[in-house]
Amino acid sequence: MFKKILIANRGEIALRIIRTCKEMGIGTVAVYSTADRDSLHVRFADEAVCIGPAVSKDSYLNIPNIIAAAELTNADAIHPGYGFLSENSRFSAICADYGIKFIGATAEQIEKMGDKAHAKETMKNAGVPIIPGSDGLLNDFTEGIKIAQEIGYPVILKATAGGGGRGMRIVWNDGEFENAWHSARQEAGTAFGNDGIYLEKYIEDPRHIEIQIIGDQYGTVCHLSERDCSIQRRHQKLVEEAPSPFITPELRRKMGEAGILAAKAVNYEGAGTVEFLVDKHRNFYFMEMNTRIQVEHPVTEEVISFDLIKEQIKVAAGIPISGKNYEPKLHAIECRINAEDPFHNFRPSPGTITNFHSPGGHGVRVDTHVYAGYTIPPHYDSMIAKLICVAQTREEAINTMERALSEFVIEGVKTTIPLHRRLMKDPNFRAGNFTTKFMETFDLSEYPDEDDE
Ligand code: MV4
Repeated sequence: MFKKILIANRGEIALRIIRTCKEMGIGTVAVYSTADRDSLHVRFADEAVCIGPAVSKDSYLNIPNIIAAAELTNADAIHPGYGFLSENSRFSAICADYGIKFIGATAEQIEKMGDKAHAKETMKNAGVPIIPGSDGLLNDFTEGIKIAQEIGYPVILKATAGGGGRGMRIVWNDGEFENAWHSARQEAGTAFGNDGIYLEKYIEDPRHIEIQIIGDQYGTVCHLSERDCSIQRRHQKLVEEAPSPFITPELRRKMGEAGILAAKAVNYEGAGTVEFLVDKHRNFYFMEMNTRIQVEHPVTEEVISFDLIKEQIKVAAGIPISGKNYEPKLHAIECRINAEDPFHNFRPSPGTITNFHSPGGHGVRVDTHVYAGYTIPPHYDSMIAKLICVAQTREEAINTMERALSEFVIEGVKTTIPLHRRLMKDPNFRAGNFTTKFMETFDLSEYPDEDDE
């Protein structure tokens, strides 16, 4: 087992990883920017090294400084968390060169999944259901129009280097095609330095349901069931839950097996997520694979009673997994609490937290790095806490969430707590009746904001 792990991240996930390391008797090294000197991940780690100024590019994305910190402290592994360098193939390769175990995917796996058209081809060959469309990249728009006429409109143009919604264009007819093609290419070239575009049938009003998988170094892969991440706004997830209210036991088994096939197709080692779009007929299609631990991993942990970070560390250290799949025994929901003003277009609200009281009680988990007196820096993402509630049934989990949200006090900054309180009351949410379009029609402005004291 590793003696010391450097955590190349900040915020709640850095703390989350430190906590598991402590329970495993593994030493921890925090790295931090000058804006994060007073952060809990710095305080709770055994050692801490400053790696640069506030701007991420010069600190949390500064590969030479992070490697130097690992060398200096004799860390034998690096956990990258999510975001930052977690899916950076160059960083994974550099760690390997330095003999430091990267607790995540290999450079090859990251590259194979990072190019979406290539990933789709790999999945097709592995027998994972994919969305009908072009075979790889389009050479020009006339080729695209031909395919669109064959499979039928609407279609979607996607950047092969994309993900997270950038460089996508929905096309409804031949007349719109050429303009959409040029603007998608332009946007992809600017955003990713790669203007490769592929085409697929546009799935209207889908659900976003993902399968958690874990693979060991000996080719064994198991799945840990699904998470429903359909409640999102502008490609930012707001609420996640496990299990999905839309998934039957039979579909869970099928999607789980497809997730395993996907992971095996790239000899996947570690924890990963296979994202699927699920249409109203419960057809499911591969969308992307995330080669990292995800923000929403706790909902899976809570319903199968499993520490995903611990298992990630174990498989990275060469310990084999059993190979049995996991089924949810409980229901868990996560609300992402962001320092944003939901009444003013989710405008970021950095600043000092003047008063803080965290909810507790049965079935309540709060993953956060903040506390009363903490100042949220403006340089990083605005998620300041994850509130995870678990119960025997979905209805009880929602009730617990409503109760926990009502106890949660965060003063000094605006947060998304009032949004979540309204969401938990929404009849369609309560009925499990929602898709990725749900937030487009969820109108906060029809409520007064006085009741959120
Ligand atoms: C799609 C789609 C419909 N049809 N592909 C959005 C992010 C990127 N990873 C893929 N995305 C989508 N791809 C086809 N063929 C709809 C979306 C989509 C979406 C997917 C998951 C969660 C939220 C979404 C919001 C808008 C669009």
